[in-house]
Amino acid sequence: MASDMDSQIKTWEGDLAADELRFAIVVARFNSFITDRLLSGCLDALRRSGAKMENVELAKVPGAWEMPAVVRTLALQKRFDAIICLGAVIRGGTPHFDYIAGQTASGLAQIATETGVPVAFGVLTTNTVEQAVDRAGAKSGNKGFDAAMTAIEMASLLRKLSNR
Ligand code: INI
Repeated sequence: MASDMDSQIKTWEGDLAADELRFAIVVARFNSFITDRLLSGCLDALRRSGAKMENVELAKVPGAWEMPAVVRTLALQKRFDAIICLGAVIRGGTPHFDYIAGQTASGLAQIATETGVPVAFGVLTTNTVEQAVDRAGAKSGNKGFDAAMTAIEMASLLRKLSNR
């Protein structure tokens, strides 16, 4: 709960207007029956927030494992206000899941920290296909939509902070 004192604090917060912002989306083809839905949700959020499609670029990678290398290249180009990553890593019967999910997450976090370009993590890491379907437009919303909204807010916040 905000107190009266809080109103005296200079506060920075991003908004959800995307009309002046440039985005890269990196989407994995692995589990495309899920990632196609995440991409639809992501584009829906960008359009609804006023993003111009000429300011949006899409890179397709084979799987989540390949994301960090591509995201790093895009982030270093400094052409985008935020990068949105969309993938679906679904647990199987071997430890493969743990390596891919862990390395993808830490690789992407490291790139965002090192470059200062916001990287939205719209990569599902689920125990079952059903959990992934639920998060790709069924029962539990669409995490591609959510990732895009986070990217917009973070891009806006960083623009405000750097123009101060
Ligand atoms: N890639 C994914 O994006 N999701 C998965 O669930 C997955 N599984 O389970 O294997 C997956 N594997 C491929 C991986 O990302 C690489 O493309 C592959 O290892 C080649 O480097």
